[in-house]
Amino acid sequence: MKKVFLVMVSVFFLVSCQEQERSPIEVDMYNSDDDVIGTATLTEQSGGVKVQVSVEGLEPGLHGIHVHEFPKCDSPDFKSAGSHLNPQGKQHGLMHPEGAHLGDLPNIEAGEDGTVDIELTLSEATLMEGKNSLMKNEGTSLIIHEKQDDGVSQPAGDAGARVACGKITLSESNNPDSPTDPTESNEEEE
Ligand SMILES: [Cu+2]
Ligand SMILES: [Zn+2]
Repeated sequence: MKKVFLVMVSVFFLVSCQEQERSPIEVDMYNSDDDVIGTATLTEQSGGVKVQVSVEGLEPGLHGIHVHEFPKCDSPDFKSAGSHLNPQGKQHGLMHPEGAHLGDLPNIEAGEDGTVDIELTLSEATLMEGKNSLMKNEGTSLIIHEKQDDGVSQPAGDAGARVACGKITLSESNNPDSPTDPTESNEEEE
């Protein structure tokens, strides 16, 4: 009986360690020239995921920002990131009566110097397991757009081109147990 209890305790610790590694997640944000322009830090909190965005080099003014469905930031257009993350099959827009996508966020505003330093919340999302997980199927991405998201237009708020992209994944720094099989990294390079 004592042995069973010990096994259960160690399983519990293993699981909680893994979950801690999933939060916070550090995301490097790249522009269309593949230069790093800042970071986003995602942290699990009750009822959602906190997204701390700290970037520079944007055009002054409002920009749409969303979580998109694939962890793939191929410059210069970042189309590889796919559409907005939408596991619940809703319409786009925080102001749409049948919205919003899980990945929809309020606009961010760059100052005259092109910088943004802001904390946003992705309500109902999680970094853990589940239908609303940002980490399903290898992860997702965070995209900043050229223009502001109008909050209602389909399919993506008329926010224009994708000007910055960051992969929301368990990178090696976030996940020390990530596979190091050399054949696998060769495949990724092709
Ligand atoms: Cu977007
Ligand atoms: Zn959307």
